[in-house]
Amino acid sequence: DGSELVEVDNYVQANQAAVNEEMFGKYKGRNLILVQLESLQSFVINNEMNGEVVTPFLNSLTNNKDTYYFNDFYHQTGLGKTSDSEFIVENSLFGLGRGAVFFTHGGNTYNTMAEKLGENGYFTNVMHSNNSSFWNRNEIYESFNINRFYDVESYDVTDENSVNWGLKDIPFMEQSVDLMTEMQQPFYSKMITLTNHYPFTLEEEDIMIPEYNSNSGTLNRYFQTVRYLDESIKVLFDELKESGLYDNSIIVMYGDHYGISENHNKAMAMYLGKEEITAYDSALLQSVPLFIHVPGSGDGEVIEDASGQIDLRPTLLHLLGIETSNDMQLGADLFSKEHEDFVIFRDGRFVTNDLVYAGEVCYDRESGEDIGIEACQPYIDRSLVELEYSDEIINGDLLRFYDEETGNLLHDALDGEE
Ligand code: GP9
Ligand code: MN
Repeated sequence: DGSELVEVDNYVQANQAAVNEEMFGKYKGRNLILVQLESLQSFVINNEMNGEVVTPFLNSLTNNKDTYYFNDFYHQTGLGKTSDSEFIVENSLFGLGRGAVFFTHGGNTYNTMAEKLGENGYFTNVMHSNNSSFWNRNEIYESFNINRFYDVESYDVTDENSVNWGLKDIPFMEQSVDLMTEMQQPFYSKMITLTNHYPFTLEEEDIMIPEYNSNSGTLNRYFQTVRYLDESIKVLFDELKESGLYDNSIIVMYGDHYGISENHNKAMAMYLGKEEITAYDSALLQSVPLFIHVPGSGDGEVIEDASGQIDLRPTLLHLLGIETSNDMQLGADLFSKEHEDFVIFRDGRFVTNDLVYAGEVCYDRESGEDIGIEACQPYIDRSLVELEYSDEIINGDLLRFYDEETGNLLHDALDGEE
């Protein structure tokens, strides 16, 4: 009957991070362009591979005056991969521990970032050149109240401009900006890239750097497709500038999930110059880059606090001047002074500025030494609570019982209360 919601609501209200007044509404009315960077992990940023720069354009954004670059940001996805990443960002909730919430709970009631933006006059859409039913997107996007899905049918896809999973990222960027120029403003577009996806193959003409030389063909080719993805972001920026959309937009880019699994630990160890990849290393390798690029802002910086995908919804809505204080969300505004450096992974691991918990071992983050479970215990307890609450909301479809306008629980949810 939804009575679990009472407890969850109390927790969410008690754990809210106050908005940063200086940032709240600072970019009200701008278009929001989100770019989900397929399989992009942080270890390639500002790094080289056999003397080759892997991400020259993104590297330039890490010290750009208009960019907030988060260098200790993590994906929090599970088996739902790309779809989990979309789910977390839209809802500020976790995906599920088993299966993909996009498939199992596509018909639930949600209160997404897209829905809130729509209520505030935005035209909301997703741009991704794949079949609309992949990951059950067509169903769940309706539940998410997304106005339009520009799927494969909206793109001109030919043998020449596609590879691997479909349309290459560079023509995808070009065609997407063309579509944006026709949109009502302000708009919220979520672009989902595709070329940097396993098995990381490219056409000869798109190869910009050589392969790596480890025992893993996957890792070896990964650097090449990452390099291509980086180039496509440069094209996106150029096209946005040319179209005149750039100055009135915020461009947010983040990696959706890891690209290199633990099956390639030996090759990763070779690349990183380590003896082996431990549980501690594997946890930290789940870092994906986050860039919040605000043309003309001039106050860009590198933010080193640990944070995760779950924090994006409140952060972005607040920048655009939209309140979230009544929302059932588990993340916190990255610009809030009360944002806590505590990132929970879907499988129960976590990272803070000082600790790493992985493989049931509590590590001192700086030394990588096992420091005994006590230091981690309070965080372990909290991570179990948060994951449980998120699961309860999804499994019970509890947002049916919640009025996000007022923050009130609806009758059914209160029936269980004495
Ligand atoms: C498919 C694309 C890839 O449309 O988003 O999904 P993934 O395999 O990375 O979850
Ligand atoms: Mn993906």
